[in-house]
Amino acid sequence: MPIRAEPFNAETAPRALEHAVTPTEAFFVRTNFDVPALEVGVHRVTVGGRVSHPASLTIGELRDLGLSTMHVTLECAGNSRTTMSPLPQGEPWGSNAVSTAVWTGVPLRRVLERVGMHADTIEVLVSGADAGALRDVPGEIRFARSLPVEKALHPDTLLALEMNGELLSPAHGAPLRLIVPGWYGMASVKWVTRIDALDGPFTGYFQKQRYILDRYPGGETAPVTAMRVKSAIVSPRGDEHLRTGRVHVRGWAWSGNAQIVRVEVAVGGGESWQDARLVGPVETYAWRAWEFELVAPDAGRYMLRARATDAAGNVQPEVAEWNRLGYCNNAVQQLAITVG
Ligand SMILES: Nc1nc2c(c(=O)[nH]1)N[C@H]1C(S)=C(S)[C@@H](COP(=O)(O)O)O[C@H]1N2
Ligand SMILES: [Mo]
Repeated sequence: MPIRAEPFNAETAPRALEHAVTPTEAFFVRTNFDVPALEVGVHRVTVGGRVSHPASLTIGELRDLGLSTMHVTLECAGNSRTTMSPLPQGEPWGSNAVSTAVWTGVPLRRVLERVGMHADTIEVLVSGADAGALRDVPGEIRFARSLPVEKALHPDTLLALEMNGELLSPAHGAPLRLIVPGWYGMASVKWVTRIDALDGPFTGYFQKQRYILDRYPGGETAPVTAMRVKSAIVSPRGDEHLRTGRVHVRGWAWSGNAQIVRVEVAVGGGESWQDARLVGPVETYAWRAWEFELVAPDAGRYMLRARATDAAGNVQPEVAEWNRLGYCNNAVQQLAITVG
């Protein structure tokens, strides 16, 4: 479901969202510039900055540091932007810029240990090979993002080489990308070419001008980090032909802050919330499956809403906090289905 041809941006098709692990070709794509062509056989990642032993590592040398595999859900920070009102600026994402894959890679921590990162490091900057011009911004801008040192050293922050059991595809960051589990997608830098330990804050465009929560002119801003608790109804789809009787409703719920502990469904407007059943395996960083039996005896339109709660007590709001760039919209979503 492309939403822009160049640079290529696409959501996951509604049908593909029904899979617990999104097929690679259906996984949403967010690119700010053209996709760089990098060769897995010759690619090197340069590691420098506040380190004792700067290095230039091949993909093979990274592999030798030891691999981990994890199910991780990525959601673009701009997902559901078009359901915010008034409409903020930015890519016109509906609500399907979210997907889950099985990622295999080297913990970034191993790389930082190998080069002897200095104790005065406060951030780790990860730079992509992609750069280009942006409207209203002078010069060439590279996609680069820093992580607080604690997050960079977290054992689950990966430099991924594989997605769903295969080498990364060009669109998803071949041959090397960061995966920052639990954070919105912008942190997971694709096409990694450089890693630098910094003793001061990084102030690049994609750190300080984008992926910030900016609520009112001249007000304070906050960086976009962990994914807010959210849920989606993936079956039935709004365009399906459904019979009266019982309708099996399924969906996902996720949060970057804590495990999902509850999903409720409301049939119709108002406060008629009923508990859905949490089902299937628990993967720390992936969406959790839930299901609900809708009793629909009468032909006509039914409105469904799902609302998730995480173990930290965060609950999806009915209306998300508006912000200028339209990020982190985790409001309850509603789906109209027609029965009979
Ligand atoms: N180098 C680079 N990395 C990037 C981006 C980019 O434009 N360039 N986009 C980011 C954003 S905003 C998101 S949501 C995720 C999307 O990852 P995907 O395209 O594999 O779904 O990649 C992130 N990493
Ligand atoms: Mo994104």
